[in-house]
Amino acid sequence: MRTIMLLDMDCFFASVEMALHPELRGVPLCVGGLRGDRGIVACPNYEARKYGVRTAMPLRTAERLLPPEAQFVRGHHRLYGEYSERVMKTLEDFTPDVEQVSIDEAYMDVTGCLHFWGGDPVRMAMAAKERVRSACGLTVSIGVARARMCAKIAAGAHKPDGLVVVRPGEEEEFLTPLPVDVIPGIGPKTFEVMRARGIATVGDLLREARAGQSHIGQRVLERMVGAGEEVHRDRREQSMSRDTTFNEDTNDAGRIIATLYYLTERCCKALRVDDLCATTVTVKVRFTDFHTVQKQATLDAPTANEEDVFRTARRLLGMVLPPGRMIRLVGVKVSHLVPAGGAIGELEFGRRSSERLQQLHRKLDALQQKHGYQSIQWGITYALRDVCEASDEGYRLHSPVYELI
Ligand code: TTP
Ligand code: MG
Ligand code: MG
Repeated sequence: MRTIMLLDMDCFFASVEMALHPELRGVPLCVGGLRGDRGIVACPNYEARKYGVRTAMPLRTAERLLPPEAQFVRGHHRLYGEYSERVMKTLEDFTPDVEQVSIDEAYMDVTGCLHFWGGDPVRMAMAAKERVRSACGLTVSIGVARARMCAKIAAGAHKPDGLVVVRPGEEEEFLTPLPVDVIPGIGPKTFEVMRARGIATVGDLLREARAGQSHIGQRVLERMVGAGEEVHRDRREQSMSRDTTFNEDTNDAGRIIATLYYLTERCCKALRVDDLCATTVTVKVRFTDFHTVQKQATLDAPTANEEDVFRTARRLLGMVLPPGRMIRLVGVKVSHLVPAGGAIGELEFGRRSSERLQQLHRKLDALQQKHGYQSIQWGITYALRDVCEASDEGYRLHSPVYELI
């Protein structure tokens, strides 16, 4: 039987600000903008939550709810990305099986290393909490169960600084009294529909499932004990990437740069389809002798615009590829993905222009979809016309690869 932990940082953005600026501790704090700013709250700390302030609430509403001593700060996204990486690295000291699922949470399959802690998940979880606290200055909440779903719900059950262990066999007892929208995938709309049918708690849902009347409930019964609930170390970082090996090795800077742009464009299109923004970008090149190097950087702000991603990618390429060196392959990866239009996107100064750009891209995506890739295309990718065949979908690269790099 497996033991899974889900660790989620408490009021993550606010906690990073408080770790760096202790004077912000102990008072209500909103990360996302200053008093009087338009925009929304990205993350209130727990003191602010006591007054009813929530993520995605307009800053002005938060201002109205909070007492005068409340603090408002702009977000520093790059910093949150760096803290996130530090926490994830810390977790890898406990087990290599870490699957990061968002900027502030990760699943760990601790089945194989629990014996270091006398087989006691509480001891191990306490140690992990302490290590994150001392290494990064952040508090986290941890849920432990034999399956991901219960671990996730348990982690949210006693925030902040919580630790909830659901022992095998106790899942149903734990879940039964909880409102049915604790189940991942049951959002506000489904919740309303269910409530109208008299299903308010997970217990109600499970009763229906046992009577053969609820597919969702049936699935919950399966997931409760771990069906399809493995932790995927390789998936730990959600990302999108595109590589290509050239049909012959090249040191043609124009072609390499045009290809990098094109690959970036493909990644960003995929991001837009999934309504995601990327926080970091990685560039990879493989030299003629197969020696491969890659370099990663955090973007100025989460984005799905290729211009923004390419600016950083181009700089990284300059760092890994000495002029004139022949390469076989170039690739780009965008990672630390966050929902587009969520509070995260509200944080940075260049937000407006970046949003307008994103709207433009969506229009261009639609045009290309309708009239073919070449109907409207960025000048920089023209250089590829001479070396690749083009179709309505785009260029046919020699050997495109879509896996992680
Ligand atoms: P969460 O883990 O959902 O929330 P949280 O860490 O702020 O609070 P909790 O203690 O309840 O876990 O999200 C992590 C960070 O992601 C959060 O600090 C701010 C950001 N975020 C957004 O930008 N947009 C969103 O819609 C949500 C939910 C979070
Ligand atoms: Mg969190
Ligand atoms: Mg989270």
